[in-house]
Amino acid sequence: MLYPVTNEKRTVIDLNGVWGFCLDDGTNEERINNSFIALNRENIAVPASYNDLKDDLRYREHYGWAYYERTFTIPETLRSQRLVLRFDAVTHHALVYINGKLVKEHQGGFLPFEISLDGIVTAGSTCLLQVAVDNRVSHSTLPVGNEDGTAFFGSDNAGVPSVEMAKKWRKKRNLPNFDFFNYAGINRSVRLYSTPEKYIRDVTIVPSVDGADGIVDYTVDTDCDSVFVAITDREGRTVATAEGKEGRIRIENAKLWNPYPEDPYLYTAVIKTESDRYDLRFGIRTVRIDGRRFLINGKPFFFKGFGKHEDSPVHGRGFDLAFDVKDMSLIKWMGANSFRTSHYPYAEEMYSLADEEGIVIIDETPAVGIGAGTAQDPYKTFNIRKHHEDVIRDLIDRDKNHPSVVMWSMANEPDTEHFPESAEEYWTSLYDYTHSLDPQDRPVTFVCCQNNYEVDRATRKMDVVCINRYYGWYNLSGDMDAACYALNIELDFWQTIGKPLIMTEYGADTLPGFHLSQPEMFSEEFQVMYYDRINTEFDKRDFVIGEHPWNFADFNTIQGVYRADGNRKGLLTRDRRPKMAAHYFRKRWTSIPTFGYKP
Ligand code: E8X
Repeated sequence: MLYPVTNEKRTVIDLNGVWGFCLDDGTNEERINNSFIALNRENIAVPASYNDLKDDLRYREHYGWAYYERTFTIPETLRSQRLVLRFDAVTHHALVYINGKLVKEHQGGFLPFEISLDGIVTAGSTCLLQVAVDNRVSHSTLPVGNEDGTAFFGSDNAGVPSVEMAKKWRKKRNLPNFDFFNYAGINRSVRLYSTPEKYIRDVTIVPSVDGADGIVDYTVDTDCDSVFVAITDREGRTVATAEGKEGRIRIENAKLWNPYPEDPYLYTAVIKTESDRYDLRFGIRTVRIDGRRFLINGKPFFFKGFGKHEDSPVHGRGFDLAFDVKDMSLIKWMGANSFRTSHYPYAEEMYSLADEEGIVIIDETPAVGIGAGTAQDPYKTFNIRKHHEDVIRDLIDRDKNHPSVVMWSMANEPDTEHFPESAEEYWTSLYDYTHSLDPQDRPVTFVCCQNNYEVDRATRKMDVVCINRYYGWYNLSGDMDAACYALNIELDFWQTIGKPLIMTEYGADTLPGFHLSQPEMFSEEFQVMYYDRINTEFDKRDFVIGEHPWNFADFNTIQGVYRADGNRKGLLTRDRRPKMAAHYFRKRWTSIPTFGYKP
């Protein structure tokens, strides 16, 4: 799916701004047909999550539908063009109406969807656009939510009602089976864009290297008759050309895309047909697993970086370009070279920034929370497989051409311990499916939760072993000697598996400004000691080819006894101020090379 652009053939009209809004009060979902603007209308910002935009607890605790509305006019000048309405992300479930008619339903809150307006509206007309957004998560959604309050009732805490009694409790709420606030709404941009009637539907670029030359295998998906491709370099000079809807282009003495702090060189494919034009930036780089090494351009890459979130004050999970630019600056300030889009695909603009800055991405789906302890086998009882395949397909369709994307993560922390056989079947079949969809055939993994790694038979089948471990925090709390002992027992196991291993999460909640002469949990000194002790163990293992502290920054979660103003494991505060651990990693990572740190 191509990102909308304005050029001599195409026009983009921004529909972001202040829209009309109201939360559904549970009385009547018919509201959408009788414009609710007249009813308890509020002003709301698009793009943004609605949860933190009003000082009203209903917005944080809302469970169910919310309604957005605005009008827009299509310029007469677009009369001869194909018109498309595009939503970059609506979280989680959207119903889109134009002039009161349902024109689209979309499930999935982190990937774009489009609506062709052919036969629905005409240029020169003014339209009423209404969007109903459902924020509910369940055992049938990704991310996964718990059903019917089971997470809060039926526990063995004294005085808590039983699950049966809970059924009589009417106030429903979202019970996320994940540790980030369930921000919802029109979280990313909304645009009207036009193309010629005969247009370029999609472009696929598969780069490779032949000696000093770059090879670009391209495919242009179009009904146009003539296709002309010019490859231009960073200075805009044409370095190669080709004709036809698909082909192979050789770029002599090509400049490769290399991760920060090396040069992330980008070319542009200027694609013209008899009626349309699309310019696509791309990089020439190769990605390959070689034994226990992760090779980029044939060199052993070491992942220095983070698990992140799209999370910022006021915006919630809403698209925030200023934070994205700031985060890129901080990633480089710390000497990092990568991040994982935990736990959902991020806004496309962040991937384009990463292409330009040379920051490597592990691209993750919204499949988080697939597990219910020993209560039930999620692979037999959660209705998620079809949707999981849909989000993988849409993720690869959107991000396939980004040089910064080097690996797909199918999920975060699914249960692979309590039902090992069905877990192995689910993940190995989905692994094959993911590989089959990627034209560049990048490595595929999922991120494994702290578990009984000898029982888990799925993690070891992935191209890269990605594990989240909290020795010294959630277990062996505060005892870093015992934590390192236990960590090494596990690393001894992974040593026998012979795969590259990335520690995709490890961390300690830390209150900024909390200092102790003798490090204890929650102090800044403990966070530094925790990381220094564990990194020292990583440095002894050649197959540990990446360290991603959890998390880049503090972030918001549902309230709970373990969350004092959200999750505080950030190296930075939520408003991006460094804790001592950020300075520690800056010192460590600026002295670790991007390539060749491990043989
Ligand atoms: C945590 C992280 C959470 O924020 C992240 O989204 C997924 C969690 C740790 C799991 N991983 O709680 O800070 C630890 C499992 C028990 C050892």
